[in-house]
Amino acid sequence: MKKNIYFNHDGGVDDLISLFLLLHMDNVELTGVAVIPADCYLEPAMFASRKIIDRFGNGGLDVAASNSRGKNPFPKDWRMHAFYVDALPLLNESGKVVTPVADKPAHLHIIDTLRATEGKTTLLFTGPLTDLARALDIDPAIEEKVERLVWMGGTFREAGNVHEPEHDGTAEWNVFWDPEAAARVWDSGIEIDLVALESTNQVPLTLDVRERWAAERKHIGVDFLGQCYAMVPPLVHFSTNSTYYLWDVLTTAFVGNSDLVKVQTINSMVITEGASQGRTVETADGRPVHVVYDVNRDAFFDYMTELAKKA
Ligand code: AGV
Ligand code: CA
Repeated sequence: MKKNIYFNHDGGVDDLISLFLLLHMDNVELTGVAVIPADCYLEPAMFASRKIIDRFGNGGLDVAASNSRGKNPFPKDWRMHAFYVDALPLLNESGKVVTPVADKPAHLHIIDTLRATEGKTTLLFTGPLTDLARALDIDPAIEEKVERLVWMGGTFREAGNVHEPEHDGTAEWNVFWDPEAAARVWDSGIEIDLVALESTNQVPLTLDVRERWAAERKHIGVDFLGQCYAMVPPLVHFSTNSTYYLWDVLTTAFVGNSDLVKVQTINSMVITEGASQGRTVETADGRPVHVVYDVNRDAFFDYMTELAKKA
């Protein structure tokens, strides 16, 4: 049986690749897609999403735009990436965009879609949780329609990936953008699977990966991976603030194949104020989250590359 997946993303290269991969998973029924302007600009990320669905999907989907705003904005350079993906010739060959924009903003679209879908739905979030937090405030009963939340977010290590003034560096960006939203979701009864930096740190974009995609570019989907990941900096000598990891793609791969990773349950809370805002911390009386802390790197890259070959 196929799993119902509702996907809310924020238009980064790995968010858009995640959408592409979801459209090729035999065991996934994609029930809804929404874009939040966190690590992207909304317009190119909406167009890129609609064009990816046009090119690789089978119709029936629309894409909802979020009107949510975060507390701590993403750097502009990163938000630009959606423009580059949207401009790829592969996505513009037909000269038209068919997949419609949903008539409701993302936080209402999620409520409608959960209610209209038979059975339960897994929520896949690869950006901040703002739209989910707002949906829960408006209609808390949707919790009953949620199988679980799979979220790329957080870390329980000392080092996060936020390097900003007035911050101590302990947060992961998707939590940092809107810490209150994460805290709101922590307060809910939804089961949470966290694909945290513990595991995503193990899948940096490295040159051998790029070379593999280049060598296999005769497959249009593998060429698409290579073109998209040509836009972002790889890990060569050492990791910098702009080094790219396959954060969201690992999260999406986990939805398609949970055998790729190891999971451990941690009781935790979200810090919403001060220099550590956006940090997730372990506390004995905190709410349990299932943390993906380890990944079979080679099996992961094989899995995503094979999926791309189906395109
Ligand atoms: O913190 C990881 C999240 C993921 O959802 N995003 C990127 C992924 O889509 C923020 C981010 C952290 N470091 C980045 C990010 C970087 N160097 N470039 C772009 N985005
Ligand atoms: Ca993202």
